[in-house]
This record gives sequence, C-alpha cells and structure tokens, in this order.
Amino acid sequence: MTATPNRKPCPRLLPWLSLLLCGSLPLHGLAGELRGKVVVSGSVPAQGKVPVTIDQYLCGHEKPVDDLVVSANRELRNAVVWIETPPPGAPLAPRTEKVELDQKGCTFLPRIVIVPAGGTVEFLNSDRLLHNIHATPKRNVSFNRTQPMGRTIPVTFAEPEIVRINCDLHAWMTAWVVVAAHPWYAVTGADGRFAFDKLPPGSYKLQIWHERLGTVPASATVSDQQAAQLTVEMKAR
Ligand SMILES: [Cu+2]
Repeated sequence: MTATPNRKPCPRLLPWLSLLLCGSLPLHGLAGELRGKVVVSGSVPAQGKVPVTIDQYLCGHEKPVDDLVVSANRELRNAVVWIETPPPGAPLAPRTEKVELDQKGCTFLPRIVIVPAGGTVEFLNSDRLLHNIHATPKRNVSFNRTQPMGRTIPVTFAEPEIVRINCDLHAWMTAWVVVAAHPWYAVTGADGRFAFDKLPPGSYKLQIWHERLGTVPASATVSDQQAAQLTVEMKAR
C-alpha cells in the first residue's frame, strides 16, 4: 500500500515562483521514495484455525486465525508502518476519501483500514445475519452498535491512534482502524512490503506496529537520487 500526500496540484515552475504561488516548494520537484519490507525472525507459529460454533450456515465451521500472517519467506502481512517524524510543513491527511470496513463471510474486510484524523469510516454488513461493531479506543469515542444486514454505520475518528474493533457475536472477528495524523501511513501486503513516495529528501524515524508482535522503531534516509530501501525485522514471541 502506498501512502500519498494530499497536496493541491502545483504547476512545475521555478522554485521561487512555486513558493510564491503555492505557498511552499513543490514536493514533486524534490520527491524521494522509501520502499520497505517487514520480516519476522524467530519461531513463527503455524497459522491455526478457530472452530465456529454459531451461525455455521453462513460463517462455515472454522476460520483461519488472522492475527499473524507470515509468508513462506517470513514476510509479515498487516503490519502498520508510519513516519514518526513527518517532513516539516507536511499536509494534513485528506479527509474526503471514503474508507469502508465491511463484514463479509463473518470476517472484517479489510482487517486494517487507515483513516485520517477527523475522517469517517463507513462500517458495512454484507452478510445475511446480524453483526456488531464494538470499538475500544483510548482517545476516540467508544461505541458498541448492532448492525443488521445492509445498514451502513458511519463513524468519525477525531484523534490519531490504532483502534481495535470486534464483533461481539462472533468472537474471531477483529479489525483495526488506524487513525492517521498525516499522510505517511501504510499497511504491509502479503509480501510484507510497503512504500512511501513524494517524500522530501531527509532522515526519518519510523514506527512499525503489529497486533501480535508489538511496535519497533526504524530509521531511513531518503534522497532524490534513488529509492531508499529498508528492511524491518520483528521478533515472533
Ligand atoms: Cu459478527
């Protein structure tokens, strides 16, 4: 997943003219890239399954345990990566894009969504049964709502944090809402990879969070010559 800063388009001009017309130097003129990968060291438990004891007609008889998904090459899926020290004058994250979190096949899809602080997540239920969305935030407003099929429940998240979401009716159902303070947040794919672009050259501190493996720091230096490469290792417990 690539996080892209939301900037008003600024025509390619001489830097001083851009500064005058656009209020800042155009990032695309200085843009650097950071490409990374999160891998797991230590003993990785095999992905287990949890038995389904209710609503089997729709949910099936078992569900994979999705809280630690590691590829054969030790690449970690669903790690959240963000830049702890965003560039000075970084734009606020965009608040207009639609973020949806569905409940489908008795699973939250996707497991992790990123929403900018002040933005709204639309919770959906595509299943022909009753689900529930139970959020346990520390800095945002708590909520616990039943959700019949087809109902959209919009929820606005004001403060940056990572919020756990559960369905109390189906114990295996967990999702996470990452409320982002700025545009440089990403979630790793099945290959453990993430990328940030339009990043001004400089040195950055990063944080990498995973629901089972905790948080680790990292750092990277970005230049405008070539993409910076970063491999982050998280220890399986
Ligand atoms: Cu449910």
